[in-house]
Amino acid sequence: MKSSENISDQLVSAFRTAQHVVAFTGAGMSAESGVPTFRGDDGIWKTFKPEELANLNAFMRNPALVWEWYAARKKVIAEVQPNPGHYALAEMERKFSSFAVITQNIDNLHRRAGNKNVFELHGNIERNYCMKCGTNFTNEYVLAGAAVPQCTCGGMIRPDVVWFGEMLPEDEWEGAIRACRSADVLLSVGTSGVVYPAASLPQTAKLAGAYVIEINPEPTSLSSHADVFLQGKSGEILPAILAAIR
Ligand code: BJW
Ligand code: ZN
Repeated sequence: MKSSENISDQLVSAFRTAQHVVAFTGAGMSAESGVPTFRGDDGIWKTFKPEELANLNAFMRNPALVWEWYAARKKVIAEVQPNPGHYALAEMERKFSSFAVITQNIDNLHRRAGNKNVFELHGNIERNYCMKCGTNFTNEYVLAGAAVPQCTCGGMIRPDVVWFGEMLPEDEWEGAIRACRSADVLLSVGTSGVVYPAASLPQTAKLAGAYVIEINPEPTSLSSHADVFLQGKSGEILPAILAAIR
């Protein structure tokens, strides 16, 4: 399917009458920027299993391995740029009086593209903190020193991201739920929808009456429940939607 196909009159009309619009995004959103997804063909978890790296037990068992993974990803993410999909969402935030991005991504690309109302459910790779005293550290600091960076208090520093088994940041989660409950349109973009509680958000919006649009090159468990499934890349389909609703 080409990116502009299936941008139906119904979809355009849903945007035209919408007051509250939400974009819920996952790793596929940044794939065209050059950030690997987790579970796709280019998925980083083809080589590393999530349970080996993205949980606290793994970190305590082998902090050097987990830090090596994050240091490599920090370097990749620092060098990439937002793609046309990110810029289309930033333009939508300027167009609608109420627009929120709810992202599972930790790459900060939505803010770098210009979105301001962003809920980061799984943290942000640009931040780090001491597990003992809570002091924050920049990437510059943690990448310059030892393989396992330490705070002056002796505590271990970790990336400020949400690992499996950890609670999502309360403010971000509550903001996301609020936005979904009042959404007239929800775009679910580039997520496999397998990680909870984030994956429940499109359903929350749908139950509250939102028109749900999914964008993904591959069908997911959401596809048959969405009002429309646009099969393709977000860097192509989001700009096409923006052009259609202008
Ligand atoms: C494109 C594209 C293009 C490609 N354009 N698209 C059983 C049932 C339900 C829940 C659980 C359960 N057992 C355990 C749980 C809970 C667990 C969970 O959900 N596990 C499931 C995997 C089973 N969840 C948690 O633990 C969460 N916390 C929690 O529940 O707290 C309560 C609690 C506390 C204590 C005990 C128990 C419960 C926390 C989840 C944290 C997730 N963290 C990660 C790592 C973040 C840090 C880091 O990056 O290093 O977040 S995991 C990883 O997955 C990351 C992502 O944000 C997240 C979602 O992945 P995403 O974004 O969907 O990426 P992919 O790769 O899966 O998909 C990419 C998609 O893009 C694909 O569909 C492609 O087709 C598409 N695509 N190119 C558009 N160009
Ligand atoms: Zn400390």
